[in-house]
Amino acid sequence: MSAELWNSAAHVLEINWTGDHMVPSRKLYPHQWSWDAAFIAIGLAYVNPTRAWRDLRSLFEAQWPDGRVPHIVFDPATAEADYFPGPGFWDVPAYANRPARGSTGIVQPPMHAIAAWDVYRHASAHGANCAQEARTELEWFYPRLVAQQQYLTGRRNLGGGGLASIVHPWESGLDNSPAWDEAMANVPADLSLLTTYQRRDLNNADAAHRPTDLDYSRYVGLVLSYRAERYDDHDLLDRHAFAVECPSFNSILASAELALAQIAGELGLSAEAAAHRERAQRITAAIVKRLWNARTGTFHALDVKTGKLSPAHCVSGLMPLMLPDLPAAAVESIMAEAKSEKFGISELPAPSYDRTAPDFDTKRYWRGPLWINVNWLLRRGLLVHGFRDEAEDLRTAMVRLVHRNGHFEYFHPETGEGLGAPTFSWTAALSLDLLA
Ligand code: 9YW
Repeated sequence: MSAELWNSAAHVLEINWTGDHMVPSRKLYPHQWSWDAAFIAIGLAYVNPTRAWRDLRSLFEAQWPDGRVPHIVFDPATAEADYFPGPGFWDVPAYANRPARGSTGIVQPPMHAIAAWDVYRHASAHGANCAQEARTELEWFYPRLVAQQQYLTGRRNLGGGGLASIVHPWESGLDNSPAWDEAMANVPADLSLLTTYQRRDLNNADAAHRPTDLDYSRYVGLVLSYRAERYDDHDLLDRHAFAVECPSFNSILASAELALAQIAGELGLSAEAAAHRERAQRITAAIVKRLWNARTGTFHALDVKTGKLSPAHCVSGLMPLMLPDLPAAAVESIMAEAKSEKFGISELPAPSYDRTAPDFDTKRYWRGPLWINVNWLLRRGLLVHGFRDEAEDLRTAMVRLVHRNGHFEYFHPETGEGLGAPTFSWTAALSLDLLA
């Protein structure tokens, strides 16, 4: 089974390669996405490390002077009509990035330091030339990755408690997660916006799987609000309707500091390495202080505007398991939640949302279906805390699922049926990593 899965995964990464970067899927997502590029590079490193570096570079060449790495870098060869919202709608200021490749003005979870460190470690297996290339790339990336972190821990520390806020659900990568339902209810919804702007996602996907029109009207409204001040973060909390501290985004932020500590150490920068480790500890402590709910025994998204934790139990609440400095009581509690009927893995990996919730939706994107990338992160967390058997069970469940059903974007959390885009890059790339 593993050779067959390996070959099919490598094939997906071949057909989704544009010559310069990878698209998540040819039809639904015809540009380059930020956290996709990181997951993709991790797998691509096993079959073509040069492309893995090229893909990451292609993204970072569009980094803004303030350090933000945009959530989509557009492909100028793709027509504006093929994806909404396209570059014309985002209309980012000219200083933001090179004129040739437009971008959005929002971010996604900073998975890239983790990816750069993984690609670096695996590239050496490909011989001296690849090892040399990896060293050069690591040197190129280090200051850029640091700037990315500084943007998120600095300008995006909207709540003042040491965590980064997302200012749009798209920034979480978990678009329509129930984690933001309360916060989104306070965002004005103007359905008439969707008569001005046309959703293109519905041309290539089933409407029952995608976020609703009501969600989209709020998504568009939030972009218009951020765009109005040219994506400036100054006083953003006062003038923008959505600011949330997400446990998954911030766990990735802290893990990225740990990856940067490894990178700095490798580059001989020992003082910087120590500073990165300290920052990871501070972010971990802030996650525990701000996002932990002792009553539910798990982590929840914090609405920075109201100061309230979301009541929803989402897979994002399990992600702090990635953090080595998480207090033992929290680790124990997350493990109980992960093994409970809410998320318990058996034949199938964990769903994106509590299976027992009355609004658990088996088809609608991040409101139930299971995704390989978050399960891959969960497995990483299990390994960090030494749960080797559980990590192996999860690995086996992921590999079996993708082998039986294909490299789909997401999967039905009860039947395992593949849903969304059928040849999805991060599913293929992470399958390679799970098999390696
Ligand atoms: C959209 C590309 C992106 C992912 C996100 C996922 C989805 C875009 O696809 O968002 O149009 O809905 O939610 O995590 O990066 O694969």
